[in-house]
Amino acid sequence: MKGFAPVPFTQVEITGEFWKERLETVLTKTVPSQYEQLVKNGIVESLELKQPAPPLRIPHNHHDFTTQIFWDSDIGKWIEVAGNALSHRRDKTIEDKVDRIVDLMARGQAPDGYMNFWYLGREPQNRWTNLRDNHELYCAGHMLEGAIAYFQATGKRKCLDCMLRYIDHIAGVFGPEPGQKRGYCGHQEIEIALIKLYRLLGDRKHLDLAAYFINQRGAQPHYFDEEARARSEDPKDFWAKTYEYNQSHKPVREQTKVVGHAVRAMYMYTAMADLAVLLNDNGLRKTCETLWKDVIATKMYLTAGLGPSARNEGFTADYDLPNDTAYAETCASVALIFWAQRMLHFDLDNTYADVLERSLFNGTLAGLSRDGCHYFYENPLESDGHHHRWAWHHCPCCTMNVSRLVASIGSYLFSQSDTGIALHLYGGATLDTTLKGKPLQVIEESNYPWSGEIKVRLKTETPIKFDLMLRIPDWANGARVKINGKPVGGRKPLTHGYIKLARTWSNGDVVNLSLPMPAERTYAHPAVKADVGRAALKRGPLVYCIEQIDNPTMPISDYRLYRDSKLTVAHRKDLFSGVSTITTYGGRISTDDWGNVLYRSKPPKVLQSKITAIPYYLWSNREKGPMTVWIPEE
Ligand code: FUB
Ligand code: ZN
Repeated sequence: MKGFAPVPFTQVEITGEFWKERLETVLTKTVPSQYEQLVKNGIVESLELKQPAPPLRIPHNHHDFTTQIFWDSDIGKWIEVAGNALSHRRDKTIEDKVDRIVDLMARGQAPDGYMNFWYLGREPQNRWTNLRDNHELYCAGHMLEGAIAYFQATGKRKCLDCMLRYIDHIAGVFGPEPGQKRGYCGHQEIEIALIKLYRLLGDRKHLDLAAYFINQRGAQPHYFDEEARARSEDPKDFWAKTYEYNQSHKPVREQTKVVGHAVRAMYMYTAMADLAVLLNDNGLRKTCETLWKDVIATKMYLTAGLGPSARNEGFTADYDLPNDTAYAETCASVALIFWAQRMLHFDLDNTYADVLERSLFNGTLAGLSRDGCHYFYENPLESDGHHHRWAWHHCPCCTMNVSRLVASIGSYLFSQSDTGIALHLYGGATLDTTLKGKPLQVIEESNYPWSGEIKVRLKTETPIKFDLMLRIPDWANGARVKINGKPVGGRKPLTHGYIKLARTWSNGDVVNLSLPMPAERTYAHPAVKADVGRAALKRGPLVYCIEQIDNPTMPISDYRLYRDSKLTVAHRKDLFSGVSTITTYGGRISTDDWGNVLYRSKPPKVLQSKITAIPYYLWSNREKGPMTVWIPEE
């Protein structure tokens, strides 16, 4: 280790109420209920390779595609969630379930190592003939991530060994040598998994394969054209019409605009940022920085949702951010966190951590219900009441994406370098580590995100000289720091949004950080047509919304914010077992005196009304009803 890198989440004990509640829910409710769904929906059974193959559970869509083709990815993702959960505490019931899946995997694996259960069960003669659409490498990537997590949690090698055989097979099929295919997956993902494998085993061939897939993408002649012709199809008949859809429209280093399917894009940038660091590849880093600026400046919802359009599950034009039809897939927000975390470790820079946090507390957490068993796929910022959480989906990708993230939350809180510890997110957690060869505990206590008062205590047997880096979010104006009760002198300059406390730290030293967290209004760039004349409410990292249940007098669309009215924060213990609400006095349109006409010359009456907002991530956890983030303001 030299520069800062995330710490393994196994070194972090979550102690704060906020994350502890989410983590416990995932461990006790989400993991078992997801397994039940995998069984109920035939996904586990698909590993049995029954012959003849049972009828499809998920019919072909209008592109003649069934999402059943990538069920292996759901298996892999669930193993990853389970693995992450088991790293917190072993659980024989869960392990038995994973072991049974792994037995089925090992039994089904072809003698040459190939292991995609759709192809093995239904069209073994067609392996690797449609990388553009059919997710073979994507599935391998998720299975590999699952195998790594399970091995790390339990030390059991069987799943990892299966995957190593499969990856060797893949490395034989793809590459620059004569007789190898020059292909890469239509849905990026395997690159991230291969880099994780490289980090686990240190075998350079896995890093090289990840780099090959990234560097080959978009090269001419275009692999997906050639592959389509080999299937006797005209490449022009590609349903998405453009290779921007899967970011292979040009070589990745020439890409300057964020386009296409949002999850694919985010996974690709995550792998590119990883490779930029691991291979010291400045060109790739510059590309990542350019793409980052593009997405943040023109394409990200306030909630860090990405991809407004259902048509391509992705991006459209700059500033096109409609609220009620926002697709903003949970997976895309999760993947933005992955990317932001990699960018953050080029150099610590709160630009990245702020977005990471925004996504985490808003677009991502919204995807998982309070009970841990219901989900959102699309995350609109406005609903007429018809958008609800569901228990399962014909494409359950988001369910396990949000849960694998929550189950590994500790590694997003702290980073470590040879010379320091960085705190990015707050919320109550203890890091157990060794720095400069000496054991060190960093104990962070706070009621974040409800309060910005943060206390960091150090436990060490002997004094250690190191840098304690504390992130000061851009939203926190007037942050204050004290060391052992004494204010840190002057206006200590921030380095890219981090305050650096460099000294010899002794046992019991305490740092207090105060991040002011007033409730605030936010406005969108006027080019975002959907938000013109509207404001949203925010506090600290949380975006707020108004839901009908808290504002029952009128339809949600009839409430108005007043520009100067006071915003009051109250911590309500009675709501969701503790949540800070924002209330204010605004207006509500009244139609009492409107009469029986469609138009009239006098504007509608606006009556004063109390408005109560809750954090966006909590919406749709009570009775069904309308919601909006952006409220008309006058
Ligand atoms: O195609 C695999 C996953 O399913 C994608 O990442 C999601 O957008 C959904 O289409
Ligand atoms: Zn998804």
